[in-house]
Amino acid sequence: MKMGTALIYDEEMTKYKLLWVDPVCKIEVPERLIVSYEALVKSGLADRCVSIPVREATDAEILLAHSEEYLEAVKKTPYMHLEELMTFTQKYGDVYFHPNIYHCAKLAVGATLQLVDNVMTGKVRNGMALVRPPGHHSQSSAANGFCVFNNVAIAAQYAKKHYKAKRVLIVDWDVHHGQGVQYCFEDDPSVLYFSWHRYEHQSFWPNLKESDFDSVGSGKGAGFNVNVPWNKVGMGNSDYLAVFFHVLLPVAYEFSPDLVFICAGFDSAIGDPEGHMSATPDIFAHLTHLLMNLADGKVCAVLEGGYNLTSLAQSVCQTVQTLLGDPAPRPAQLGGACESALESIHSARSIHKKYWSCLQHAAAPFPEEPSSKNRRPAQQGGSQGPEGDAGGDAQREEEKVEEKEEEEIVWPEPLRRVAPSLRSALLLPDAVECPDGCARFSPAHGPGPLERARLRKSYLKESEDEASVTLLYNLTALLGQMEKNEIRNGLALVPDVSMAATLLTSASLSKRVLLVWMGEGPVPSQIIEDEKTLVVHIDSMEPHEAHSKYYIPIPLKKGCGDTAGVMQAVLGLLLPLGYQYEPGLVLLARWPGYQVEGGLWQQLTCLLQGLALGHTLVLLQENETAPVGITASCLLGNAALSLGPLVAPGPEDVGSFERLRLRLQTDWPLLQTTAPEKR
Ligand code: X5A
Ligand code: ZN
Repeated sequence: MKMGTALIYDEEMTKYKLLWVDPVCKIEVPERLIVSYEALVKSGLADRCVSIPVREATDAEILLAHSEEYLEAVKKTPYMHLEELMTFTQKYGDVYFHPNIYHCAKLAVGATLQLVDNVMTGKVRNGMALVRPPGHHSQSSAANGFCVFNNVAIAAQYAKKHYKAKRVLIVDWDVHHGQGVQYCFEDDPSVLYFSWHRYEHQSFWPNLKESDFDSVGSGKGAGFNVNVPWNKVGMGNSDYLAVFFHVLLPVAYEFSPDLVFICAGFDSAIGDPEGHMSATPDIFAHLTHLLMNLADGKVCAVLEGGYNLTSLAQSVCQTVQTLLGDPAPRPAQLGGACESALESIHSARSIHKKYWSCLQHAAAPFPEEPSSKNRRPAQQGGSQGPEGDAGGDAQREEEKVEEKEEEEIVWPEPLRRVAPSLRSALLLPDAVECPDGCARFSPAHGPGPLERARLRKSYLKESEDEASVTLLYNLTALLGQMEKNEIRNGLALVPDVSMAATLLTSASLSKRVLLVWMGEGPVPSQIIEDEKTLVVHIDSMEPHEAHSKYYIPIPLKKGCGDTAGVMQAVLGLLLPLGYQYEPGLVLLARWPGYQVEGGLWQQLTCLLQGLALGHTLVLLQENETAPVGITASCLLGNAALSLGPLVAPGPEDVGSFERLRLRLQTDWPLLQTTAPEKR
C-alpha cells in the first residue's frame, strides 16, 4: 500500500521579487513561500512529510505547454537590465520579470514534475509542491497573472506522456480563473479542468467571457471544462462545499481520473486582498479530503495564489495535514449556499447536464436573469444575510468600507488537529484474524455485576449467554474511548446489527449521531424516534411514508448493485446532510446480506471520515467477515479503490433523489442546487 506525503520546496524560489513600483504586482512577494514553509515546519507537519528535492524542468518539458518562441524569449530575461525587464514585462498582463525568475520558473515546473514522478511511481501516496512563480494563468506564448510557465498544465501533459495517465482531473480552487489551463486542454477529453473563480459578471480580472459557466470545452473536449463563476464576493464554507457536492464531485466520480492535480491557490480564503471571500482556512481540509479517494488517492497539490500571509500559511497547513491523513476539523454552522452561489451552481449543472449523466436531472437553465450585480452574500457563508440593491454612490461607499474592513479582517486560528494515538480498533470474534495495522480492541477491565445486569435487562433475553453481555459491554467501551478521542475509529462484528446500533445510539454522549444504514432491513423504531440521531437509510425498497427531518430513507430501484446510483445519493444527499448535521459520531451499519461492490463500500467508509473528527464506527454482521479487510484498510487511512468511470444511474432513482432533495431542502439547505425564486 502506497503511503506517505511528499513535500517539495526549495528556498531558491524565494529569490526573485518585484524591482519597481507596480500596485498590481506588489502582493506577489517572496514571503508567501517563506511563511508557508515556516508554518509547516513550526507545526511539525514538514517533518512528517517525505521531503523531495526540486529540479529544473528541461526545455522539452516546458514545451509540453509552451511555444518555442515564448521559451526562447523568457530564456533571455536573466541577462536583461532593469529597463529591458520592464519593457519585456509590458508585453504581458499583470506579471513582472526579474533576472532570477526564469531559474525559479524552471524549478517550479521541475518541483511539480518531481511530485508527479513520486506519486505515479508509488513512492508516496500524495503530496504538495510549494512553488513560486505560480502557473495557472500562463499560456502557450504568454506570461500572465504572476505566472511564467504553467506548472500544472505541463505536469498533466507529462503524466499522460510518461505514465500513460488516461484521465487527469485538475481542480483549480484558486480564486482566479486559470485561463491558461483551460486554453491548454480546451479540446482534450482526457483532462477535466474544473475552476471556480471570482467573476462578478466579467467585471473581475482577467475579465474574460470564456471564464463563464458556458465555456464547457470544444470538439471532443466538450463537457471537460467546468467553470463555476462567483458573481459576488464573500463566498464562504457553505458555498464551497455546495459546489463540491453538487457540481465537482459527481462529475469527478463519473470521470474517474487516474491522477488528480489541485491548482492550490489560497486567495480563495478569508482575508485575501484579491479574493474578498469568507471561506475559512479549515475548509481546505475538507476540500482536500473530498478529493483524496479519487484516482486511488493520487493527489498532487501545487501552490498557485494566496496573498494574505496569515490566511495563506494556515490554509497550506490545513491542506498538507489532510494529505497526511489527520482528521479534518468539524466545519461549524454550515448553511446553504447563498443565492448568488446557487445561481452559479445551477447554471453549471444545467449547462453540463448533456455531458454528464450524474446531472441528467438537473433542472432546466434559467431564463435570462435580471442584473443583480450589486448584491453580495453575507460575509459568513450564509444566505441569511441582508441583500439590498446598492447602486452608484451607495456602492462606492460600500467599497470604501470594504477596503477598510480588509485590513482589519480577523478570524479565529484553526483549532489544533490531534490524531488519537490509536487509529483503528476492531472488535472481532476470536476466530477472526485482525488485519495488519489494526488493534484488536480490549477494554481495560470488564463490566461489573451491576453493568452486566443493566445491559442484560435492556438489550438481551434471559437466555443469552455471558459472552453476549461482554460483547455489548466491549462495544460501549470502544465507543467511550472514541468519544474521549483516545481511539479514532472502529469496526465491530456483531451478532445483531440492529441491537448494536440501538445500544450505541443510546449510549453515545454525542449530542448528534449520524447513522448511515445500508441495506433493506428496517431501522429499529427506537432509533428513528430518537431526535439526536439522524438516520440516512440507503436501501432498495419503496419510499417509506414515515420519513421525518431525522429519518431519511433513500430508495433505490435497482438496489445497491447500482453503483452509480448509490454514489449519486452519497455525494448529493448523504454528504450534504452529514456536513450540515455536524455529528459527533458516525455509525455505518451494514445490514446482513447487503450486496455492494467493494470499492463503493470503501468510498462510503472513506468519505464519511471527513465528519465527526473521523470518529466512524462500522457495524458488520458477525458471520460476514469478507468486508473486514477492505473496511479496515479504509479506517486505517488508505484511499478507497477507484470505481472506474461511472455509467448512468437508474433514471427512476435520479428522479426520486431530486424529489427527495426538493422535499428536504427547507430543513437541510446544503441540499439546495437552485436559487429560491428559480425553483
Ligand atoms: C496566481 C494568481 C493572480 C493575478 C492577479 C492579477 N494570480 N491581478 O493568483
Ligand atoms: Zn489567484
